[in-house]
Amino acid sequence: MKKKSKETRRFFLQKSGLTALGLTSLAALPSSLAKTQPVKEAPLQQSNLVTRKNIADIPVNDPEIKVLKEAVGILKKRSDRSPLDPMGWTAHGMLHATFCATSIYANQVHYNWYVWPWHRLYLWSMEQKLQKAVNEPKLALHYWDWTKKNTIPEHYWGGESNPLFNNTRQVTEHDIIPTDFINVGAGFRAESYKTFGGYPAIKNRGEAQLDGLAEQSFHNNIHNWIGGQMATFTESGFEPVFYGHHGNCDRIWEAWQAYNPKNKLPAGEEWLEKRLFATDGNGTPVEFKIKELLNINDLGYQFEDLNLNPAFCNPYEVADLPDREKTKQDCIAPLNVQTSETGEIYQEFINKERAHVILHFERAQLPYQPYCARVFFEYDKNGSKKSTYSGTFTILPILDLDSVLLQNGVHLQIEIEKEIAEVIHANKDVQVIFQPVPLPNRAIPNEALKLENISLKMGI
Ligand SMILES: [Cu+2]
Repeated sequence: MKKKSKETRRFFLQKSGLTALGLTSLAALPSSLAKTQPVKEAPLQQSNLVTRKNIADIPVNDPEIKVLKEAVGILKKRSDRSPLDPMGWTAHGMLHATFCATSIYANQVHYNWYVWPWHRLYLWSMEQKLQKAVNEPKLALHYWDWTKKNTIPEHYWGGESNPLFNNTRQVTEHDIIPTDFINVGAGFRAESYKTFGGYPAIKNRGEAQLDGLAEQSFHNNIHNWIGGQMATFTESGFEPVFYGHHGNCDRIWEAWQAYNPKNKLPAGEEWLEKRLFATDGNGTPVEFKIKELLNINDLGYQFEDLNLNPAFCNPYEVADLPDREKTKQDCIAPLNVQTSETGEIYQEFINKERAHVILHFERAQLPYQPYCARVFFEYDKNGSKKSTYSGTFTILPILDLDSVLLQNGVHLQIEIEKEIAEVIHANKDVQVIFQPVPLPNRAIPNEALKLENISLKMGI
């Protein structure tokens, strides 16, 4: 693999940097000024690169879409002939199961900071296979920018005759993603890669596995909202819309780096030298070190733009905050201020209106999975009860190292506002509420999730 050239990297960041991105770093701005203006970025004129575009912007009968469908169809036919064909759709989907639905810890790329580089490699592998299938080196994967198109684009529908269709989805063409599922701003404002992209993989049994805010919020939320194969680790690689969703997550990782110069990737060898595995366009096993996956131009592609809908990049307007609607299934549990790092959290807010903290809890019983909930903090303010929303998360089963048991302790990376830090610093009673979110065509079990020992920490 060609080594990343520093010049290319710098060039790319300038081209796709903060100004071109049309996003404003929000840390220093009062929220009334925190507005973004999307600016369309012209694609780089590099003839050897393919350009990944928002599939929703391309007419459904465009030749580009026809070629994509033809290529996916060829991969699927190969697998119909032989599921083991390494250049087929099934073998590619199984790669995801190998690295994502495993309790073999050396292979697991979820719940830790390998998730974004590995999925980038996985998409590259698919793009290579599709290009070879139709002998079209200009074929590019697409992304589905759900901040702009909040239903699954029509390109993925139309029944079994469309290779991009999947009949296991639990949503319809007309179902709209709830707006709080797709807020990307809390991720953009996370300056630490650990917060955005996950903590180091654990080395010993019993250590805490901690996935990043991006994985736990919009990434998981949309997988789970679509349902069917898309909501499983074992089978999501078989669902064509996976490549549109992950195409957008990969793009958001690029946008996170361009959003704020303080948003830095890990610099240590444990991450940069980590070997990740997939297959190339011929189905031959390949390995890449993470440092070889950091310049997308080296992998042969660029994004048409990194512009996201600004409505989802900023802190919520008061009118847009999800309501606290009491349901029977709500989990309401006290925040343990004794075990919370109240002093450190309070310090963190001296010059900030909002900051990222870790919410830790223990599952008193095995909850149904995946579990999608809106998280609120509730406390008394001036004699009446106040509920403050802090995010929507989909919690997945996290397997204990070397076993098939669920890990008991769960960590969520959340962004909170200053008032919460002040309330816990003053040692007032705070309730944490997990309010399950109804999903299309799914019933929420009529029992509340039971959680214990909920605490807030700055880091682990
Ligand atoms: Cu995913």
